Amino acid sequence: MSNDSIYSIPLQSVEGFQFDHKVAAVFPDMISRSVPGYSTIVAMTGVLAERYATDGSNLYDLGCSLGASTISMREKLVAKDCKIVAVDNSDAMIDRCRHIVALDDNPTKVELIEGDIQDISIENATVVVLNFTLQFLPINDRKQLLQRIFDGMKPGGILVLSEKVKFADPHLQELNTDLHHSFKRANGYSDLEIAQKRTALENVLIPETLDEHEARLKAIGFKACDVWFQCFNFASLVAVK
Ligand code: GEK
Repeated sequence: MSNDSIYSIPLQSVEGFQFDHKVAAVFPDMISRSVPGYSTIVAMTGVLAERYATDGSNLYDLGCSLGASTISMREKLVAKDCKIVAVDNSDAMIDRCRHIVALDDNPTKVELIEGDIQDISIENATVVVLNFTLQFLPINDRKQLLQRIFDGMKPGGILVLSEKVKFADPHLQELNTDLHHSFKRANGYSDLEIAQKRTALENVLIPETLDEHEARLKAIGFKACDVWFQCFNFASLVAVK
């Protein structure tokens, strides 16, 4: 696995973050050193899929990157005749994901789609995973996508929504931002890398508060919804149809 050193050298100007070939090549290292709890969330997504997937249903991994959640769900699934649909609009990610999925000899069918998650149809779904993906959509587009997901889910199915979140309280916002930066420093990122990455993600990754997420999910019709994991400003919710 290659190490992420993309922002280690001072850049004249920091461009907006893109999921290109450079990022795809170091992605597992980048995300595990940047997102507290990432490996736990991915592993528990498999545990949730084991519980909620039913025979003959579809599971979705939206914004799949290299397919970590897809592989985790595939490993844990007990329901029969399921299909996992994994979608990403980065060709660099999907190319590598295809390779990783092909090396995994689990028999559950995986359909890989290179495309925008806003354009694909969701149907017969028991488990839908948005693992750190919704945060990259313009805020005004989020409700429509979540509504389409809800409409394509079977009653009793779940949405697993993991996001970087912000805090309405300024003290908590500052505390959690500082703790996240300490986490990154402890994982070997320099202050320069942290600062340049932060600039690159500005206007690209737009966090909302947990209250905003929960209110929108309830308004769409999810009957139960709660945070099942949180570490600093990274959280994962489960919402039941
Ligand atoms: C994981 N879930 O390892 N349509 C399709 N894909 C998109 C879109 C879109 N509109 N917007 C962003 N993406 C993964 C990690 S990373 C999170 C997800 C991160 C894709 C984008 O190309 C990238 O691969 C992914 O969403 C977000 O569990 O890097 O913080």
